[in-house]
Amino acid sequence: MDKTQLLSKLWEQYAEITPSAKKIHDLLEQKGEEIKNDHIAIRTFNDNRINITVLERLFVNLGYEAKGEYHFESKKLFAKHYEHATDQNAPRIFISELELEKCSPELQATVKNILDSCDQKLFDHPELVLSGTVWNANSHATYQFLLAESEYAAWMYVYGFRANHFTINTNALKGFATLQDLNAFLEDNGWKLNASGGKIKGTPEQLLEQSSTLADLHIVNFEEGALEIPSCYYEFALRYPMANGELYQGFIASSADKIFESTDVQLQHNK
Ligand code: OOG
Ligand code: NI
Repeated sequence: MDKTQLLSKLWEQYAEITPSAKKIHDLLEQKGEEIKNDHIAIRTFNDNRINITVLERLFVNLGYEAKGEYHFESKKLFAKHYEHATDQNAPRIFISELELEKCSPELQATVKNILDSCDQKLFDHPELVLSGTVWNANSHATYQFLLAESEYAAWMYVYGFRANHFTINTNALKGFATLQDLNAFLEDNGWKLNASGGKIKGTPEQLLEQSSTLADLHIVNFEEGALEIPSCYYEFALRYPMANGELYQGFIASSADKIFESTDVQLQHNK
């Protein structure tokens, strides 16, 4: 599988459970925009069978290089971002992992049981990142248990390996000079944005401004019954030039900390 095929598979899987992303994408295209992706984000647990080191392999084999590293103390997350060595148009990849050793022994045991229950060969699949939940994610009780401690862990249990979000490269849009303009257009068209930490995260001085929709609600069939669970969101990023004139390429941990909350059940209830 080459890079283009991988990215389009990730998009297809994402659009399937995130109809709003497809609608926003189409709405901008109808306006005459050509959509480019700033980055794609992926989540995992730091268990050494499926951690960042395992998930990054596919991307490194396709020409990506590890760049920035980010720590999220209160969410117990660690993340790395990757840039393509030669293709300037390739989206960045942002992979985060839950630091299990910092979580409660009960959460650690639950995640270990989930992973132990899987056919271990599946973890070695080169395209693990496309495989969704290789475990049986059908217990609402497990979802609720994880949710009480970590929204990230609960999301990961239900949705697994896939793109958590795509991000529109706002610099490449012709009709929007600022992220404020794009946000206003989205809100005028009825879309709700993640307001945690303000609708725009980051400042021109930080060289990166970001906004995002709230995750769609997707029906999940648990053994206890069908329930709506936040799936994925769409993000918008505007980058500013550094002193050398080149656009800033990294991420901002304090902004990312709030972007993670776009899948939060709590925010959904305020929609
Ligand atoms: C990642 C959140 C952080 C960004 O652009 O700062 C992020 C996630 O929700 O998995 O995407
Ligand atoms: Ni992002």
